[in-house]
Amino acid sequence: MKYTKHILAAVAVGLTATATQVVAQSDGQSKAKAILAEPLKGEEVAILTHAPNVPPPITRKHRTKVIVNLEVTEVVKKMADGVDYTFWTFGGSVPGKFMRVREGDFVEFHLANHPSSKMPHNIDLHAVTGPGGGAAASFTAPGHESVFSFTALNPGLFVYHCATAPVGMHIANGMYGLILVEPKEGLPKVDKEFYVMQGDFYTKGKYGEAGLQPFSMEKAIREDADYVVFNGAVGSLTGDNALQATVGDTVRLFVGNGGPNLVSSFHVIGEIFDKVYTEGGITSPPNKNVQTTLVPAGGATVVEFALDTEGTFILVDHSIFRAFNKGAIGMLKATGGDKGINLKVYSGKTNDSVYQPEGGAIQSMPENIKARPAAKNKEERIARGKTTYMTICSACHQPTGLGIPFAFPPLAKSDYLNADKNRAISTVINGLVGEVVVNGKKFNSVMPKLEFSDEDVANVLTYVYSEWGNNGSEVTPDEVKAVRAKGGKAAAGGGH
Ligand code: HEC
Ligand SMILES: [Cu+2]
Repeated sequence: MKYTKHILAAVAVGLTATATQVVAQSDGQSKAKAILAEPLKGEEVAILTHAPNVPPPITRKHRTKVIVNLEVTEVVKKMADGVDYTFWTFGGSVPGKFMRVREGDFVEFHLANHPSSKMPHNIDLHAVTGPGGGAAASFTAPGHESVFSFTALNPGLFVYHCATAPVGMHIANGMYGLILVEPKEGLPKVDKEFYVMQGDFYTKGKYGEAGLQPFSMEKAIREDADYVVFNGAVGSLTGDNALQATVGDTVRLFVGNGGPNLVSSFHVIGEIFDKVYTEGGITSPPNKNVQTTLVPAGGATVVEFALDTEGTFILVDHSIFRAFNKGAIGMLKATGGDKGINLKVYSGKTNDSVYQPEGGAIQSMPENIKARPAAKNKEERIARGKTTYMTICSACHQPTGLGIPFAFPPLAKSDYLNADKNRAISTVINGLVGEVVVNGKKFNSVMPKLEFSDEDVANVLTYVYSEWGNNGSEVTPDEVKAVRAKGGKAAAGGGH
C-alpha cells in the first residue's frame, strides 16, 4: 500500500491519472480515514516471543495504543555443532522476536541498542505505512533508544529487518523477524501456532568448519550460502527442539524468510497445506491443498494444516541440497494423544524385501568436510568427530544414534560396534553390505563407502564410541591406516 500511494502521488502531480488509479487512491485514503476515525482505547505493552513461539491471539475488539520494547544485541551463538557466529539480533536470538498487534492499533515503538553493540542499528517494518518503514526514525547508536509511532493500517504477516548500511550485512547477520497485524475480526481459531523463519548465512569457512566463523561479504555478494537454516541455527527445530503437536490438532505456521538472498521453496514432508495465505495476505482467500509454497526474501506466508496421523513431519526448503547439506531442516512431531496412529491415513511400512540388481551395491559418498590439522587429544577428537557425525552419519544413524528400524542399525549401545574396533573402522572406510545383526535385530542393507581421511575416520569413531553407552574406545589415525593397508573390500556383514 505504501508504494502504491507514493506512485499515485507522483502520477497525480505529473500527468493525468486514470480512472482506476483514482479509485484505488481514494479507497486507500478512505480506509486509513475510517480506521483513524475509530476511537483509540487504552494502552498495553506488547507481549513479544522468541521463535518458535507466537504471542497469544488478540481478543480485543477495539484499537488501542500498543507499546513495543525491542532491544538489539550483538551476540555469539551456535550456528551448528562446533561452529559459532556473531549474530546481530532483535531481542537476543535469530529470528527477532515475534510481535502481534491488531489492525488499527497505534504502535509506539521503542528500539534500544545495547551499549555493548559495535554498530548502530535501526528497523524497517514492512507493516509500516511511512518512509523507510521507520528506518530513519529508528536509527539508534549503541547505548541509545529511539522512539517512533505508526498506525497498523494493513492486516497481514510482515517481515521486519534492520536497514542500516551495509543493509545486506545487517540482514545476513540475522537482523530480521515477523510482525503479525491481525485483521479486526481476528484469525480463525487453531490449536497450535508456531513461528519459523528461514535465513541464509555466509561464513569464511565452509559448512561445518569449526570455530568462530566471520561473515564473508564476498560469498554474500555471490549469493553462495554456506548455511540455510530455520530459526537461526542448524538443528534449532530438530531432535529435542522439534515442534510438538498432537494428532487431531490444527496447526498454523507463520513462515518468514529473512534472506538476505535466497527464496524459500517451503515444504513439509508428509503433509499437505490445507490452506496457504500466499505472501502473508491473511485477508485474501487462501490457496487450498498446496504442497510447496514460495516465500520470497523479505516476505512471509501463513500455512495451515490438520494433523491426521502420528509421526514426524519434516520442514524443508525444497531446494533440497539446502535441506540436507546446508541445514534447512526442521521437525514437527505429532504424537498420539487420545487419537493415536490412524492406519487408514498412513499404514507405515508393511513389508521389506531385498532387491539387489547386478552391479556393485556399494557407492561412494564424497568427503565434504575439509581436512583439519590433527587432533591433539581424545577430547579434541571427540569434538571434531561430533561435527562429522552430525553432518554425515546422523542422516542415516540419526542424531540420537538409535538408527531407524529395518533401515539403519543403531550405533547406540551397539554390540556389533563395541565387539570389534577394526571391523568398525572397515565399515566406515569400505562400506558394509549384507546381513548384520545388531542388538538382536537383523539389518540387510547397504552402508556407503565414505571417503574420509584417516584422521576424520578416527575422530568420528572415537566420538561414536564415546557416546550413548558405548565402550569409550579411542580410535587413532594409525589404526585406521593399518586397516586401510589390509585392503578395501566392502565388509560383508556376516551377521554372527
Ligand atoms: C547412507 C546411510 C549411512 C550413512 C551416511 C552412514 N551409515 Fe553406517 N550403516 C548404514 C547401514 C545401512 C548399515 C548396515 C549395513 C548392512 O546392513 O550391511 C550401517 C552400519 C554401520 C555400522 C555397523 C553396525 C552397527 O550398528 O554398529 C557402523 C559401526 C556404522 N554404520 C558407522 C557409521 C559411521 C561412523 C558413519 C559416519 C561416518 C556412518 N555409519 C554413516 C548406513 C549409513
Ligand atoms: Cu543492524
